[in-house]
Amino acid sequence: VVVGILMWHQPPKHKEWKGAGTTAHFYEIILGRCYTYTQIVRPELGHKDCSKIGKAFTNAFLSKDPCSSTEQDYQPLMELTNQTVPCNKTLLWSKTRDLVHDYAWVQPDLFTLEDTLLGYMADGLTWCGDPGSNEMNYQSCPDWRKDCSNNSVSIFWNTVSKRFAGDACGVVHVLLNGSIRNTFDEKSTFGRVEVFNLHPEKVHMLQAWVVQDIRTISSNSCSNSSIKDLEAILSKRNITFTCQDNYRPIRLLQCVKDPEHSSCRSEI
Ligand code: N1C
Repeated sequence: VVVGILMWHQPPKHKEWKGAGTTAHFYEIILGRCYTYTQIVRPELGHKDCSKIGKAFTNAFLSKDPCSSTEQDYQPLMELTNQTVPCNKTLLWSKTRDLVHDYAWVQPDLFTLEDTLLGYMADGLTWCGDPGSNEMNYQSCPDWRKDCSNNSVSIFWNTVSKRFAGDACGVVHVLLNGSIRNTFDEKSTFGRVEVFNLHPEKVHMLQAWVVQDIRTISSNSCSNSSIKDLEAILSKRNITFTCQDNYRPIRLLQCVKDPEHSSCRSEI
């Protein structure tokens, strides 16, 4: 009884945030994903040291304030996970997450960030630490809007997205969502980070594929005014821009999921 009362009066172990806490079994998941990726998905990366990589990942955020995360925190992890993506094979995206991964799955020579080691390890997970403890906070982590934008997860994606775009060469592709007002969103990772980190000396052209939700197709999403903004940014940066509406291979993928839809029944 005495022990019970004492425990009742313990203050919460960690600071309380508005977002979901660290994914349960985070460490085991990233370690398992690292081995899966380096041994099975891309065995040519089999020499990478997953045990070191896993430790560098957690060291980037453990015992630190999850609202003061920095690119420097992730540098040791970045150095252990460098990876070459062949020219013309980089595929960026914004607001088309599921579709882009379906497409990359059937076109395995194309690389989204989640088809590289670090993106593969972190995809869909949440993590944060706490300055007063050397454990992860499984109860809550900062929410981007309600708590802070410099949180451990957002800074991670900014850091890896910056490197991914900076490493790209040749023709780069981006899959954008033509069914939302901001088809090009300057506040997205693509609009904020990736567009400005493409190197004009290496990247001659950015080709956008704009796809629309099959149920609400209207023609010409390349003429969306936000696309003009993207075009202007790239022209200033000396990168040629082209845009293609409803790129057929992607439309065919959408039709696999919705074969009876009128826009899939006729000639497509
Ligand atoms: O903000 P976005 O899209 O424009 O980010 C997408 C863009 C891609 O080109 C990727 O290279 O930036 C990279 N990227 C990821 O690969 C990624 N995987 C998971 C950025 N963010 C990523 N996430 C999570 O999804 C992350 O939590 C971030 O905040 C969202 C971004 O999704 P979005 O707005 O559709």
